[in-house]
Amino acid sequence: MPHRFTPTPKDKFTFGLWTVGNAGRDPFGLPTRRGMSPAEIVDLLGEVGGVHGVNFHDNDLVPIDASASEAETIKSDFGKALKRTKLKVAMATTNLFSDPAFRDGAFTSNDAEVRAYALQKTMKAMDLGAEFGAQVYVFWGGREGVETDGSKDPIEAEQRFRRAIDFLCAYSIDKNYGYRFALEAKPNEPRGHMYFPTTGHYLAFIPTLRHPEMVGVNPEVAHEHMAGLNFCHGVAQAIGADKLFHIDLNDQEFGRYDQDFRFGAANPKGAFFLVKLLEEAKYQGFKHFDAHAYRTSDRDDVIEFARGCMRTYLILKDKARQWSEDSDIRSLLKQINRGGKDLDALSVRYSKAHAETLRAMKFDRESLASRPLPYEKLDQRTMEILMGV
Ligand code: GCO
Ligand code: MN
Ligand code: MN
Repeated sequence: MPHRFTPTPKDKFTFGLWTVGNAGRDPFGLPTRRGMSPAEIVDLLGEVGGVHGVNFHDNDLVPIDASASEAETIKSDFGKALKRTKLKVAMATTNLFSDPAFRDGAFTSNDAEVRAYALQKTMKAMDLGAEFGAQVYVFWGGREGVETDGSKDPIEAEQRFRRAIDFLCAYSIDKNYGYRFALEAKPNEPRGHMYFPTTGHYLAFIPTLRHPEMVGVNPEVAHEHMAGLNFCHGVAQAIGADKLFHIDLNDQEFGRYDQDFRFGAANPKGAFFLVKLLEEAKYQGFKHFDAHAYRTSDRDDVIEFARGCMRTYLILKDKARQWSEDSDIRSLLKQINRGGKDLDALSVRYSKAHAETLRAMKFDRESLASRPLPYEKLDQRTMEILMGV
């Protein structure tokens, strides 16, 4: 029997080709690791063990300038590696940010020809994803934004983005791909200001689309932390709206550059409440580790990085179970939640009678304010469970 912290494909953990394949380049320095071919990256994930699948941008698999015959060779090697390792392709996406053609955005570019090229590139990338069985298609608008608001009308930019998503939803339907689209927010990096900076922005955008039923969100821990937000709350809102189609797990210190740390490495307590939320909500989607190993890591350490992401998730899942079974926690939860069926019945739906009853009620403010809320005790017990005491 596998150890309880050893992942299996049933856990639906995935990695992008660009995550474990990251060669350690940063804005100040050259790569510190050898670049790997897509097939080599899949083999590395096979060595990691227990991984469900792999995700890619079109150009992680097929370079933007590859010839047709080069593309065929790469795809065939990649397909063989998937067979060898039994890994699936879970998600696909488009690189609309690396090529200088997209220096001022893709779908929101001021140049109609760039916008048309972005649509063409995405349709072809959707074909490529479908060829390998991808179920989820992610949209991350890396260059959709500005440094100066003088350059673009933000209302027009949003409208351009909406038209692009509407067009591509129709393309997916037309081709019978069955994709679920997942929109990924980020406040900045690489643009000074990116449109749709948070998951909440996308949740408000989705109902304005032609096919809102096929579009959800792909929240990323680091991105909400860069915006100084509580990630768990954004994810909860997505779950409540039935829009959590995918999730990017990693970690990030607040107020720093885009770090993409191993899951749970910076804020284990936040990671705990996230895992607890996902498990209690019975989230069924892929759990993608959009992170990369430290620039100082060699290949062996990259493997440790990938194992660490999954192991931390499974440890936190176990901690969530311990938490909910803990007798101290249970009695504290009982104490802090004061039910009142009659009162809830009054407020659940408006009626004149309910309003009258509520208006006539007498509330003792002093007694309301004096009921104990031992949240210090609750949080300390939570920390002790996390610290293994
Ligand atoms: C980032 C993003 C990307 C996207 C990826 C998939 O900060 O660079 O998280 O890694 O997730 O492009 O669309
Ligand atoms: Mn990111
Ligand atoms: Mn991401």
